[in-house]
Amino acid sequence: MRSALMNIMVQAATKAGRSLAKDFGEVENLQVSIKGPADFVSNADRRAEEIVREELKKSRPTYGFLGEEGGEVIGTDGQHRWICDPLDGTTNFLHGIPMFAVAIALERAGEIVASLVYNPVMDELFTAEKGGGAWLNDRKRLRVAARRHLSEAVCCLGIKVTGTSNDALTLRQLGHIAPAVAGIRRTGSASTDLAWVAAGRFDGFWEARLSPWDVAPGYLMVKEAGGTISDYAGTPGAIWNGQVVAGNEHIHTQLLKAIKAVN
Ligand code: 2AM
Ligand code: CA
Repeated sequence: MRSALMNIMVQAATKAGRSLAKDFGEVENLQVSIKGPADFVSNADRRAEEIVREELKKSRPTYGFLGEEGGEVIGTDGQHRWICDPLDGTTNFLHGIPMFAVAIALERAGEIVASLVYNPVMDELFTAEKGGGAWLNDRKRLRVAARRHLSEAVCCLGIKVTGTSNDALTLRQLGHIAPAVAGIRRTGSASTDLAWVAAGRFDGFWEARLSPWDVAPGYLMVKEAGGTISDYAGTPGAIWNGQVVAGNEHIHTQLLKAIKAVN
């Protein structure tokens, strides 16, 4: 049974997800024009966020809203704020790769108390509520993987492709960590990566320079699935400083140590 709060969130995400899935079906037709697809995607993005904003506002008119597309609206409530990425995995979407999600988190007095990550193509809905665990499609309770050694871990990372010095650091981290693990993956959707850590599909994840809407939904999910998540200093600032390391406590410790060893 979903809570009333989660019902509202799921309704918003599935409605936005239907819009995205429809637009995703059109993407292939647009590949012919060079400028076309990028414009098309930003419209798909904006439409999805508009749907989420409208749906959530209907049920919770006083809450604030922080979204990737439309920025921040301060609520009259003062305690509650939605944090939303309507389309996490934009590059995948643009290339016809079905790895993208609608991601929503609810912040209450500075703490994330509910979240979801919804992939409308795979029809996978990851949800979490503080103290209530993390779930896949309402049926399967999520638990982070149990592997204790980096050598048996499949780790996922994110690489920013803007050619800055930070990317070079990530590549050095990759060079250091890849030989120590069982496999490396990169999906292009940070909220999905964290949901998959919660689901035990990835043993570990790291990425820097993320935005709050990329991190907040998965942050709660990993914790509710029994995992550990921090920034690169090992402190809890990941949502706001955009550096994320996640896994079970053993993998988290080893991954963090490996990240710190690289300059
Ligand atoms: P997006 O698809 O919504 O852009 C991939 O490495 C991850 O980083 C994705 O979750 C992607 O979200 C996010 N991302 C890409 N560019 C970013 C930027 N300039 N700032 C913050 N996050 C970014
Ligand atoms: Ca994003």
